[in-house]
Amino acid sequence: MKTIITYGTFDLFHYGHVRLLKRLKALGDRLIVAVSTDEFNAIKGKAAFFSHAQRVEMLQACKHVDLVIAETHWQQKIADIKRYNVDTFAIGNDWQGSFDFLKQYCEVVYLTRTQDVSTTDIKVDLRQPSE
Ligand code: C2G
Repeated sequence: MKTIITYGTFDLFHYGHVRLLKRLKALGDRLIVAVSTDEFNAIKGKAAFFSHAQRVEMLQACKHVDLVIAETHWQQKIADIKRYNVDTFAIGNDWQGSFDFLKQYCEVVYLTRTQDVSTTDIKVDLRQPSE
C-alpha cells in the first residue's frame, strides 16, 4: 500500500484544495492530510476563519482523504513519515524546494497549484462592498 502525506491549513475549503487532494490520492492508495492547528497557524502567521476542528471535519468528509492528523509544528514531518510508513510527501509548488530535506526519507513531490483561487483572495473578495 502506497501512502501519501500532505500538510496545510485548508481554510475556507475550496476547489483548489479539492483538486490537489484528488491528484494526491491518485499518486497512491492512502492519503494522509495533516491539518495545521490554530496554534500552529499563529506560528505560520495565518489566522484561519474556520477552527481546526471545523477544518478537520471538512477534510474528513472529502472522499479523497483517508486519514486526517494534526500539524502542530514544522519539525513533525520526519516522525510522521516514519510513523505512517509514508512513501511520498507531496504539497503544492508554492512550497517548491522547501521540503527537499525529506528526500532521504521518502519521495518528495510538488504539484502545480490550481490557478485563480486562494483562501486569501476569497477573503479579500468577500470584504468588497456589494453593489
Ligand atoms: N493549494 C493548491 N491550489 C490552490 C490553493 C492551495 O494546490 N489554489 C494547495 C497548496 O499548495 C497546499 C494546500 O493546497 O499544498 C493547502 O494550502 P494551504 O492551506 O495554504 O497550506 P499552507 O498554509 O501553505 O500550509 O507544513 C506545510 C504547511 O502547513 C503548508
